[in-house]
Amino acid sequence: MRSVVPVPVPVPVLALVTGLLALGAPVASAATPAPASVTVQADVNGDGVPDRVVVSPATDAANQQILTVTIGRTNYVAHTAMPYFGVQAPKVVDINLDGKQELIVTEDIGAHTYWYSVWGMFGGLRPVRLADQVTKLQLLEGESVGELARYNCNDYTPSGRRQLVTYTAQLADPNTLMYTGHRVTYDIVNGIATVTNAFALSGPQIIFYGDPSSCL
Ligand SMILES: [Ca+2]
Ligand SMILES: [Ca+2]
Repeated sequence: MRSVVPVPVPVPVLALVTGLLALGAPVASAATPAPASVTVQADVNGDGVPDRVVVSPATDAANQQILTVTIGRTNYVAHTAMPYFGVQAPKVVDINLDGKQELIVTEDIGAHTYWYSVWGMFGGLRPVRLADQVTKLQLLEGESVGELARYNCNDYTPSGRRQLVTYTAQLADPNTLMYTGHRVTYDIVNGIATVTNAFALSGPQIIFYGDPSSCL
């Protein structure tokens, strides 16, 4: 009898291939579905053409999300914190009424309050920053009996530009339901929010009223 095929060689090769396939398997496994992402359209460069905006969980960092804006074939990408509850659809606004839309991105959700940053194309995809050009503008929205946080936009300004107005307040007297807090107005140019007006207020809840839809 003649010995036939030298079997030992093919076996390790096959094993190696099988091993590679096995390594790749979990990626496509239905047992670990990809985390949901959200997509909205916004004209971030003001050319009249909607641009695609996607928020998706970061795969390389816990509690982080990736904001991707696609203009034509170019992707602009930024990382932000991600709420515990997962990615939220960004709100599309025009915070200064210059025809280029901005994105209000949810970074955290507390018991009663949403914590946002505001993003736009300011020489690249960047957050709106305060006058120090470093600190991100943090926008809050929410209310409980003890605390209020609201915002709106005001189109009737001396500059003719839309301005952002924020309100924050705490309950000062539970018997009279009087609140004390602050109203701050920002002029936003090239992604920099400059305070044009800030003062303390006290009174009933209604004086801290802000309508977010005024920023659409
Ligand atoms: Ca566009
Ligand atoms: Ca704008």
